[in-house]
Amino acid sequence: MTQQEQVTRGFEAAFGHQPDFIVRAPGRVNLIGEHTDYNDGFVLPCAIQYATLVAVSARADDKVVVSALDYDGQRDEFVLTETIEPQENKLWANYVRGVVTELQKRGHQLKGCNLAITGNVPQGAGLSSSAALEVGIGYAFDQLCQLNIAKADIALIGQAAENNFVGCACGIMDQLISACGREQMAIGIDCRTLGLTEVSIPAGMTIMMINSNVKRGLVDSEYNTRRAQCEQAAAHFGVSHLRDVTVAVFEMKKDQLDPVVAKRAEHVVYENKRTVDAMKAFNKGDIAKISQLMAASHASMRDLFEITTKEIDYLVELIDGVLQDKGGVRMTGGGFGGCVVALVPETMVDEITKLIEDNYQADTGLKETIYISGPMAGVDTLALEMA
Ligand code: GAF
Repeated sequence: MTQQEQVTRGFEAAFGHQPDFIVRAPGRVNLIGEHTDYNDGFVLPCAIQYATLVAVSARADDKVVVSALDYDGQRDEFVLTETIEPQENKLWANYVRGVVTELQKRGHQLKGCNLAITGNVPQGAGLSSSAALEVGIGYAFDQLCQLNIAKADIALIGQAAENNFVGCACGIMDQLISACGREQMAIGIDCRTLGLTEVSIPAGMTIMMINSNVKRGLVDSEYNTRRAQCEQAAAHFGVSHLRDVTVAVFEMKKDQLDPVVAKRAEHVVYENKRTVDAMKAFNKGDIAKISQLMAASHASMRDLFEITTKEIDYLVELIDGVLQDKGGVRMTGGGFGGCVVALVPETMVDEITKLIEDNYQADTGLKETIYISGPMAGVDTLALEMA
């Protein structure tokens, strides 16, 4: 059964009629530029084929009724004209409630609706299943209520929901690429201006994502700590964000910083530069340069930002050992587990898959999951299939 059939059938089972329309919002993989977004810096993600689907129908009243198909059809229900409270025992529901709250804060007039949700973006894998859900819900209301919100603003609403309702002080990268991804293109994002630049994937290269399946714990609190350390460093340099600290200024003044804060800032300052350099290298098809930049990015996440795990480092070393300068590999996403991203020649996909299958579980006790996806388009509605 396709994902679209699944969400349609699930919707019909939950509500007894067909949906009016279906929204599809993708997850993402970040090629380089980690923990730079909330420092007003640069990132280079692309949307992927794994996505969250939201089936929608209008209701005659002010209720929003949600069926979570991936959680045994668990339901959430709230009224648009009453205060919308976070749910302690149903965390998935807070993404919907958060987005609705942020839409209403901005004065949008919303209508009651039935929603059924399903997704195949692996959760906790660093591939942005939460952002896909937030953007999917934002776009669903945009379409239902004809709000005409720009896709970048839907991303900002999703981010605000996560910051204010879910409690993770995330940046804008994940929601923005889920909203504004382009088929076959990675997108260089300037997280200060939200300017988007299409960046091509070198011919003959494939994007592999290898999930370490490390169970991520305390992610939000570690993430928020990193963000606070970056803000502390920015204050030391007298700027609003680390984006404004050049490598030269950093080197001159880093010694006056607390040593841990200095390490965090060093990662961000150099990662920003690497990301800008990577955009050029991708467009030129300079694989050796991409390889070097991705390796440096990983080392910096491991040694300076300290967000990798031993299993993630193992995967990177294993893949790097055969890839050498024919491709690049690094951890992707917020860290503390999740996925490694590898840009590999099509001709090496089987060899690398076998290498991982032969070694990862034997050496770490965890079983990997491998995903492959070219860059995909951002959020949209799907044409309804006739029953
Ligand atoms: C998570 C966050 F949601 C993003 O905003 C970004 O900071 C990323 O971690 C790290 O680059 O995905």
